[in-house]
Amino acid sequence: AIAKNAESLKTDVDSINAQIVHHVETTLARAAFNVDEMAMYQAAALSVRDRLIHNWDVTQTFHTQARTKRVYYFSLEYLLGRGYDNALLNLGVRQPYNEGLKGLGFNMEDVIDVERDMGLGNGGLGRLAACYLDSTSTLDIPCWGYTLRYSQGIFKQIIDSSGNQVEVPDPWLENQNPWEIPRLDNAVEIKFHGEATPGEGGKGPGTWTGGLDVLAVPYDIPVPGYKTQTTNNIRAWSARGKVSFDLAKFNAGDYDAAVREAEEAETITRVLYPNENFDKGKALRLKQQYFWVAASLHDICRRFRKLRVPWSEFPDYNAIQLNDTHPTLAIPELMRILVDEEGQPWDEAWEIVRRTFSYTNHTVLSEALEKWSVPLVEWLLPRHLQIIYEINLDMLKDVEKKWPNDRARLARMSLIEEGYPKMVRMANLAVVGSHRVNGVAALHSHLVQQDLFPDFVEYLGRDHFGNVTNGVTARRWLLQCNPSLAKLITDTLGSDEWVVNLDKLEGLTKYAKDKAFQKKWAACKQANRERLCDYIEATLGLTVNRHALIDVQVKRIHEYKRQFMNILGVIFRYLQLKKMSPADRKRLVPRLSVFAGKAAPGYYIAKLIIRLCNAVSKTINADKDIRESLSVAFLPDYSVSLAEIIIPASDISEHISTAGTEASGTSNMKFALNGGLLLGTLDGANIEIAEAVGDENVFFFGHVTPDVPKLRRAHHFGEVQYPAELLEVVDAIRSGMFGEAGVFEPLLGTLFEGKDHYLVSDDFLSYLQAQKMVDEAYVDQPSWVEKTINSTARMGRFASDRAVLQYAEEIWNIEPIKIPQDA
Ligand code: 26W
Repeated sequence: AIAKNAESLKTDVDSINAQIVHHVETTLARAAFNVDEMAMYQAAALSVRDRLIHNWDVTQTFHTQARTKRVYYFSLEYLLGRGYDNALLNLGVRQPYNEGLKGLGFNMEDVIDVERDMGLGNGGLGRLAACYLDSTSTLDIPCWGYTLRYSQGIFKQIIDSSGNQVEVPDPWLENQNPWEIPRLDNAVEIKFHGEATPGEGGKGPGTWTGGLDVLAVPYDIPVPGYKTQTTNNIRAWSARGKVSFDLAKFNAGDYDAAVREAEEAETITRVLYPNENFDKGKALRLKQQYFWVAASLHDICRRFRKLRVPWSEFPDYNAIQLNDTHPTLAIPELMRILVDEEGQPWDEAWEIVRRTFSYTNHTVLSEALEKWSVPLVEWLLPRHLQIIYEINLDMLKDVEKKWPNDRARLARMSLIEEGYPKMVRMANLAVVGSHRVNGVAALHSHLVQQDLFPDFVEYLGRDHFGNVTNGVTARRWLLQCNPSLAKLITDTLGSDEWVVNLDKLEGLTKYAKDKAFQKKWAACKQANRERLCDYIEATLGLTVNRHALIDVQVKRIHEYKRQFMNILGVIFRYLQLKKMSPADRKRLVPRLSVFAGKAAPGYYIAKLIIRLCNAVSKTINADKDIRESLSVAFLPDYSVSLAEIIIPASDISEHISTAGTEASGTSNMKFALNGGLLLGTLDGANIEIAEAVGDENVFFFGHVTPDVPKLRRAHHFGEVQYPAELLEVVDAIRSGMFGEAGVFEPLLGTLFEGKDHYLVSDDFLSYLQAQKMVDEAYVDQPSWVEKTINSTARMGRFASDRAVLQYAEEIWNIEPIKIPQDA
């Protein structure tokens, strides 16, 4: 390892400056007078990277030598956002870098701002993975993330002049990514297609030959923990063709064809699929999934072989968490390695597999449950299909023994769904191939057991299922995104221990009524509010009332999340305001409604919701009578770094999904942590947040989960009365108040012809009532501020540290291990 006192690790301001200048002159090969903000960011980031690599090296060497168990977090998405500020804070060198940059004539905030987000994810699932990796490092839990290195991350969203979303590619690697380290020497070969033969009696070692090989090249992203040397790793695989191997074609002068094949291989990691909670069953996506898990297991098994212990001990050294069903092929792949390549008996291999894997479910929406057509799997992965059939046969025999002659049960539980074509049910495979299945909030975990897998609860037992409520990292989502509030909290509590022990925030409750403290607290919010208003002005050219109550809904656009209900509510407010006298209008709390979020490119209704938000904002923002009382902003291109601006500024955030549809939600936690109050339904983690912060500190409304089936039935039979308030809003849209009315008919149709599947009409009145209560509560500022203090103070249990420790204890059976000083 590199010596501790190496020049590149010194943390005094002069040394940091020298490190940065060194990278400017050598790595960037630039003259010192020719440095713009981008170059300064790159040089500074490269000097940070040197520190990360040192810590990474120490960590990995230590874990390997100590033969510790490792957890592998398999996630097709890691929504990391920016890395620079986060690394500075976690390494504890933000202050000297700040001064160093100043000395070089640069401003820290401006330098931070040129970094592109690492957008390798869609939303909740990907950001959760990023928070969890931060926590494993901070808690000294040996962990590697495994994912894909997409050339194109989540698309960039542009809003055109008619208010429509337009997708443009995200070339995140354009300016070089300092946070990844290529490991060209660790590439592995991944096979597709070919011919397979099953082993004797189905369970003996089978074979898989021929086919097409693709290279998987790893890129490592170090993940620093907060004030610890532990630096875990995210290994992201990139696909590379094997041009040089196709000598036949090459020699025959068919150079083009050889290159074309290689390029085709590279398409595997070309782009992140932009669908969330919707399964399209595309062949390339299945290729991605196998490419990723096969490369990762190859890596893990190579590491395991070096330990020279029996395969039966594999689960004592390796825990693999499946982040949703996307990596489920890892189950038959590990079976293939154990049975076909390592000669392990089938039943023992199955035992090893089940003890190794555990599965987290993130959605109960039926359209999101992954199923792959049997012919597709057979074509791409013939040996894996045989293995899946063998696992299925074993399970069904077992079920038949327990419940003789129950054909309906067998059909429900089978890993193969009958039909044309037959389909492999990935969730069922993940359930039987794991030792534990968990949901991501209490209500969700209950629904996973009751609605998704009731047969498997009976078959495998209650203990096979559990709950780990999601959490978020306070490093990024308070310390980094809200420095003024973080400082106030640290000064007030007399310690920054809350950063690693979020329960310490509880100490703030005793200042909740303190006038002087309230004043400082409110000043932080106001400063963050102004920062968001500046951003809105700069991006939309929209001037807003800087004392308006900021009401935000930012997340992926989905019918189930009901941004539609929100914008209908905004229209209702507008219609009310129009009916009022100017004096009455003045008495009302001014509002700024903020929306942001991307729609999946093929999700027509979600795109219409975006268009409606933009149309409504255009009309309202142009109305001079209303300007002071109400404005609406749809901020384009929602991202982690935009969230970091929006979240600290919010007074109210909306989490208003139809009860039983949002598995957890995680931004709800970030808002409450930053002193924003929740306006929400009894869904996902909202319920537990209300429990923690107190019912008096949230605004909840709407029907509860058990009501949903009967309400849907009522719509189905046309037995519903639509409230007059809703019809008035619909009429306003149809009148052309927000531009060409016909455009929105398909969206309005979801309420009527579409039988209002997400029950907007059923919850609309109670939603308006809740909004009214928000207006009334906001008038009493001392009481409002007290609520927001108490909300922050009681959010300790929503730390990702708590969640990760729970996984470590209950599922991974792994303990934190501190790296000894000077290891
Ligand atoms: C196959 C298509 C597809 C793609 C992504 C299906 C499902 C997904 C994800 C599992 C969707 C997702 O991100 N779910 C969100 O996960 C968060 C973290 O647990 C939860 O907080 C959100 O409620 C849930 O919607």
